[in-house]
Amino acid sequence: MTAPDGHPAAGANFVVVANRLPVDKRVEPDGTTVWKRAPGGLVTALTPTFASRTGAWVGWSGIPDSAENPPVDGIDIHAVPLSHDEIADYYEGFSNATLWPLYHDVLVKPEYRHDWWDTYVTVNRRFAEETSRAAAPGATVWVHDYQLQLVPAMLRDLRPDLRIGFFLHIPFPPRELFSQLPWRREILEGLLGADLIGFHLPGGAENFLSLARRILGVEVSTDPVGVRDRFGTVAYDGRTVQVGSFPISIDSANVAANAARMADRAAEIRAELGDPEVLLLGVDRLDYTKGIDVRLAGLERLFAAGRLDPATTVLVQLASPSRERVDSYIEMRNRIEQTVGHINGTYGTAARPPIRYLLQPVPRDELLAYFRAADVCLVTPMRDGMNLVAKEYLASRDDLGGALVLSEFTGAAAELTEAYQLNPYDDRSVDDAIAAAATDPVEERRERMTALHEQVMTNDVDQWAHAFLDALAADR
Ligand code: GDG
Repeated sequence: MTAPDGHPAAGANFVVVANRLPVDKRVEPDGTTVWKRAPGGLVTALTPTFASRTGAWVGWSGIPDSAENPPVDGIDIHAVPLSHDEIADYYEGFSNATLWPLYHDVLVKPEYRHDWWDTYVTVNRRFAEETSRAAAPGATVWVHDYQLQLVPAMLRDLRPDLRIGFFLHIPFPPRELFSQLPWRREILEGLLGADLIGFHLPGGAENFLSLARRILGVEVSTDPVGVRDRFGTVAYDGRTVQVGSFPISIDSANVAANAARMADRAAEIRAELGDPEVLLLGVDRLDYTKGIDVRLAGLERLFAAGRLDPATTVLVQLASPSRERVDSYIEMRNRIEQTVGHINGTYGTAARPPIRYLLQPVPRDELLAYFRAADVCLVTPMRDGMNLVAKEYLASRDDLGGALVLSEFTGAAAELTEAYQLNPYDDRSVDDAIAAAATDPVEERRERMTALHEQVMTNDVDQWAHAFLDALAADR
């Protein structure tokens, strides 16, 4: 049997396509290198799906110029090689200095460079070609995220027999912003190669439908189409493309069980920090969208106004380095480190700086211990597609302790309505939310945590993956 384009019948009947492969190459203490499975949510979410079908994963290994296919149990790995120049132009350039800031409310000015775009097209085509080789006839292909928005249409050209889904992990911007993009038509057309386009929130789906109508002049409908009533459709190229929202989540039961095991370490962490009355925690990739500066400024105002006591309050900020060669990230890191130094210099003592800042990724179990130790988790992005840190914190609190401060500008805010929500653009709102989360009566905080913990435990990543794949399989 051969596929319509003559491809052999071999290949996987479920293919994930993402910028990165689900493994990282690590150097062991003895100098040998090993491939370790990346701890990310996507791998965990899709493991059951891979178990029941022959699965393949198409992605970049993270290493320049490498076509090595690392071994992964149960998944056929297809590495897509990227040269140094392609990493600079496709990944650091077009993905992270054009699309990322444009899709996050232009918090920094996006750079529009035709040479970066050309490389984005070249690399997307390489991903599409590798996917075409990996997929069996009639296979289901799930393409992920902003780095690969041209893959659906390129893949459909190569393999019209495939069922293609696309999910965007970051916000999709409104017309006023998206229209800045010199390649706005090409991106929309690229996405419309899919059978189903998913966003975290209905707002992203609405933005996409409205842009498809206005920029491409295609017919869109927001009527229910039988799968779920929050779906819209686009009539495009003789096909019907479904568009919908699927809020991602985490492996809640696993997080809860592992965090419960870390209760002793959590107590140890509090002791190491001098048993503060209020332990605040921030956990982020070091990214300007995450609003680390917002929480630092809030903390300083609360110290200055005497609403929190710097002698008995500690903020632990865990910041994992990210995109370290992109200019805006270098500038932001300098600003944050200066502010931390300023606050510690002004409000600390030699023995007790109120902020403990770590510029390094911490091991997963240690992270869960911090979640378990913290009185308040501060999640204050200026814009965030979902924010999994908020959900992981809540899942880890089956003791029903702690409190979540959450920016309204995260996708998670739509579901986590009992959190201490704030508007990161409004100083008073920031200060009041942090102060309330730190000082409200324990019954009030426990009531909120009970509802929030329950929310996250009952809506996990398995449901997210099923909802998307069921919708993709529907109406075949
Ligand atoms: C994108 C979207 C959307 C962080 N520091 C450490 C560490 N982490 C882990 C967290 C969490 C993950 O990294 C970060 O996920 P987020 O969702 O918070 O943020 P992005 O990386 O920006 O993810 C986002 C997501 O995609 C999924 O669709 O929610 O909106 O921007 O899992 O725990 N993990 C360890 N050490 C650290 O120091 N072990």
